[in-house]
Amino acid sequence: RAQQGFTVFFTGLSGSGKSTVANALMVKLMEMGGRPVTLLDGDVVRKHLSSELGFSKEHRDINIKRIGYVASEITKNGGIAICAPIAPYTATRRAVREMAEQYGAFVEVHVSTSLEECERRDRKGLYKLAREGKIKEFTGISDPYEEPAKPELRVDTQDIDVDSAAHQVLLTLESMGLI
Ligand code: GGZ
Repeated sequence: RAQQGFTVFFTGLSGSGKSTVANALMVKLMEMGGRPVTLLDGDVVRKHLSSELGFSKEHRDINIKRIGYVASEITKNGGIAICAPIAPYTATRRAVREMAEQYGAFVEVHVSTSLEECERRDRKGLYKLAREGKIKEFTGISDPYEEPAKPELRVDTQDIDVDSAAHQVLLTLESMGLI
């Protein structure tokens, strides 16, 4: 039972810190050894698995369900899947949870860094382009983000650094008996 597979599913706005925290978590879990760890980052998935998709609700849903399918296969085989897409829709996140929970645990982590802070950082300049209308359907600006009501964990990268955020995820996994 202690060796069951599981999925850690990060969700949050662009620039909220999902990828950074997910990477830090991956390193910590790999250092612990044992199960293989696979990171399914938003950017990388869109490049290799969902390159034909845009950002309509339909395309985002297809993207998230693909990620969910891969994560549930990893979970089925006793591995650890870490996913870090925006995943803006509650119903789609629930569908992915149901897929993964057939085979193991699903741990939803809401990276709840506020829109104001994400836009202030604007690491990739995308918020500016979205405000100017040069990127359409941009999450938080011209497209919805439905906040998770009951994630297993919520972390705000404005309050804590990447390392403590990743550590909080580890503590959650420990309290659930997964590591
Ligand atoms: C949101 C967009 C958009 C639009 C391009 N809306 O910060 P980033 O740049 O590196 O991460 C964002 C990424 C979002 O892809 P996801 O696969 O995570 O989204 S979803 O879960 O909704 O399918 C952002 C970039 O792509 N990007 N256009 N319109 N983010």
